[in-house]
Amino acid sequence: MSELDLVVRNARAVTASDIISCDIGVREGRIVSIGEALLKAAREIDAAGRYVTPGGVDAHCHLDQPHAAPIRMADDFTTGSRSAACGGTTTIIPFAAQMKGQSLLEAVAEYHGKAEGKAHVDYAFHLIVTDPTDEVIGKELPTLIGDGYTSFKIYMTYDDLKIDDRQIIELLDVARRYSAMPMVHAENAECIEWLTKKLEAAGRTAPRWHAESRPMLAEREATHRIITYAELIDVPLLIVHVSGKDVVEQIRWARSRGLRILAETCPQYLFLTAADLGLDDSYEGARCVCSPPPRDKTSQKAIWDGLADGTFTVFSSDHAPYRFLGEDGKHPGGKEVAFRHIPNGIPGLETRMPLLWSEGVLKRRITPQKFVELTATNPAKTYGLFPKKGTIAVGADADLVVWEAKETTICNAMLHHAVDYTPYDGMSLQAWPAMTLLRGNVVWNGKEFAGDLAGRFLPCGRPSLYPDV
Ligand code: DUC
Ligand code: ZN
Ligand code: ZN
Repeated sequence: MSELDLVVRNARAVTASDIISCDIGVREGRIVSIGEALLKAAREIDAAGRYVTPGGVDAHCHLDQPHAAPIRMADDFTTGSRSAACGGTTTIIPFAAQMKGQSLLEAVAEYHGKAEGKAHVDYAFHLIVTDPTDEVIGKELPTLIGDGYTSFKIYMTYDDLKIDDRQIIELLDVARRYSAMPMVHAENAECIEWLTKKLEAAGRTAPRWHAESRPMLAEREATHRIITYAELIDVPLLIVHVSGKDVVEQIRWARSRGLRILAETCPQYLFLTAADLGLDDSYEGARCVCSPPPRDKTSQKAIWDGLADGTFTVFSSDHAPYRFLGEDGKHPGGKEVAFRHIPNGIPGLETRMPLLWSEGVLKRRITPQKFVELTATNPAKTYGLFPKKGTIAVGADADLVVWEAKETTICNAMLHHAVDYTPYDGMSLQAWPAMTLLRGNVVWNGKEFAGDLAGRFLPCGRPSLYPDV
């Protein structure tokens, strides 16, 4: 047997099922042995009994997506993936978004142009389908699914992204026939538009009214509707960024009917509430404008319970990076604008894993195994990247995170994205990654970023909800 390139010694290695004390042997970027007292390698890392988890798989983040001027995403593949690596994430799945009128194939080709040679971690693409023409449904989407783009997002809201219910049904049918994983942004667009107009007419345009314009019932109704369509078509699907209690109940109801409905939630629904958008007419809360909006303490608890009891399959960041200052972000054109014009989204690629490890695992709300399942194993399985990604096992890529128990107060200056704020500023965590390895190479050493644009594109295989038979 040839020599190992690297041994990570004395690891307390965590998988979705177990915690074992072991050495992890790596050759050519892959884990080739897990055992006791492995032979000395060219490079050695002593984990010193600390927890070692698989590198995170962030299955929902937005990087360098096209926007109408003056809005622009602050993070491209380089800064976004740098930030991911420093927070323990080694695989990202952002979205190749089709503009209305554009070919889906062209959207994917353009997005490759933005990613190739510019990523510090490995990446796959989800698709966003906004214009399901006959050509897209009949040819482009089936071709792309076959080529490794096996998941696509459907929007039920946002004028420039949403499609109508008939189109949704057609797309779910394509997903079923070609074994793709639909992801759905479920909010009722009509309720939101009606409420927004009413609030505007009353002069209620400050950021805090964003939360009022998108109540949980709008999310609950759209979730129920998409579950109904999934049952009609007999297709699995995943509801993204579930924000609170009523929607958690919908997911449980769907599961109780035996439907293959998966759900994702995000840090903002655990750590923020609608109050973070402001209690008065100040514009400061624009930082936390995202959709669905953060809810209340009762919903935060429902989300924690759903993470612990298996209602949620995936924990993602929904990183959507817009600067607070400057005219290309939350102040479009340099102005304080009505809430409907504030770009929706908050940064979170780097904080996703530390927030859940510190506040979930170390506070004993979830086990270390559940953390791994939610942040790495399940996202990799759901989108067809397992077992190359998402676990610590012989044959898997040597994507690893060594955790260090150390008090860390989050501030934007310590983060590596290109956004000028973090919604978690001032929050005190009890852990942070001491090291992140991508295919055996250190990309974060706990103090400094050490990536070298080595990120590779990963074609996705069959989503796990379509078992091979
Ligand atoms: N909502 C989305 O649907 N996407 C990006 C960010 C957000 O807040
Ligand atoms: Zn969304
Ligand atoms: Zn999103």
